Amino acid sequence: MTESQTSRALRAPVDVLVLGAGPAGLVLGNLLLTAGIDCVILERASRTHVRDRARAGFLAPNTARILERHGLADGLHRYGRRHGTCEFRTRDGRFRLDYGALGEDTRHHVYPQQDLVTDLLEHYLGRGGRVHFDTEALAVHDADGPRPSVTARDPDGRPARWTARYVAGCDGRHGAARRSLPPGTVRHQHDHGVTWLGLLAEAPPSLDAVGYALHDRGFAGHMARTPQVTRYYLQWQRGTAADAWSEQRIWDELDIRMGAADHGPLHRGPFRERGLFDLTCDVIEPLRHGSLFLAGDAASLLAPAAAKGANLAVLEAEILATALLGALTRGDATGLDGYSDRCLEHIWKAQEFTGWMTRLLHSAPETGGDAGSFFQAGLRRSRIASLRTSRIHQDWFAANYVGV
Ligand code: RFL
Repeated sequence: MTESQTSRALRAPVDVLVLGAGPAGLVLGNLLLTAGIDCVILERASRTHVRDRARAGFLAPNTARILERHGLADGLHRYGRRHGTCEFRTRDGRFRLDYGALGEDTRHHVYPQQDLVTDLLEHYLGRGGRVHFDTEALAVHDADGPRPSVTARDPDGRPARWTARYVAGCDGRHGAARRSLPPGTVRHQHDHGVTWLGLLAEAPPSLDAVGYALHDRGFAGHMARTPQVTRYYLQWQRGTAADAWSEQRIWDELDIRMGAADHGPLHRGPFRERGLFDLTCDVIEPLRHGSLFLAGDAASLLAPAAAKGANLAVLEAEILATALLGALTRGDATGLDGYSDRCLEHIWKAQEFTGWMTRLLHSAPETGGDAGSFFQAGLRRSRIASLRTSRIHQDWFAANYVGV
């Protein structure tokens, strides 16, 4: 019988049904598959879209260790680059923080998320893993019972129903897992009040460091992705369209905020992508509802200011895989029982540092008029001065900047 003929029928039950083929879902799928657990991934997008979606680039040492432990780090080691310097630019000048030299393993790996996802997908499919692309999960049912199910829309638009022993919601902030949470689930949310215009430029990096420019006109950021592609961010007026400015105007503004006249020109090139990101964040609590577990952005959304989201996604996927293995192979449910608390500890720590970083990089939204902004600017200058001069502060920064 062909795939489409069976689409209305109940699909064969699996041990673990994973929703979403992002970093969280694919790491989880790989770990379960390697351990001989029967799992299936349902992914709303097409295979091409999943492999091409550019997002993260900075991966923490712990993320690399997890990938290494499970034989998933070959691409990262072959093509990724190590990075351990950030440069802060303010009206008082610039200074470099070599955070990579401050600890034993405190350097990032720079490796585009779409390359990581491509590697993870190839490993998973190569090991015989099953991913159903163009298949949108619509809702999770009966999560509080022993046989949860998921209704989904097949690629041809027809409905399907999957049953599993466990469901892993790795389908991001707008996924079906979040929509299916029972009443009473808490979603703690916070809006940092800042919007970024995110740009992917077809241009080589302009400095050999992550650049953070704290300018009176707003924040600007520079992050290398590959030798040919660089990410830039521009603090943006919320409500203004992403295409409101010409490329020329954006480059001119980046020049001003990054102090190109004093610190050297930016390599210009066409923008391959523009997107608006409101710096908002949230945490779902708890992360377990019966047989449904949330991981990655589905569990908690972080503002991109401190590059933590993909790193947490990988960490949570490993914790969840270990817990599921314990339950499915040894009947030991302690890992599953502790999953939510264990991940929430990491999540809140990452949220705390991300909030600190967000306040460091931006003028706060207007509170208290001119006097309020003047006060905020004074606090930011003091934070930067401390980071420039205090070794204790630098060590704290390095540990949190690369840690998850
Ligand atoms: P993803 O990557 O969003 O994957 C979720 C997958 O689920 C699918 N999906 C569904 N599938 C089936 N049914 C449904 N109903 C579905 N709904 C959604 C989606 O198509 C998708 O394939 O979530 P995951 O796996 O939790 O991974 C999270 C990371 O992608 C995210 O946290 C990071 O990209 C955040 N982030 C960064 N994190 C870092 O650690 N380091 C960085 O340098 C970094 N830079 C960034 C970032 C996020 C950014 N954006 C998008 C705000 C830079 C940017 C610009």
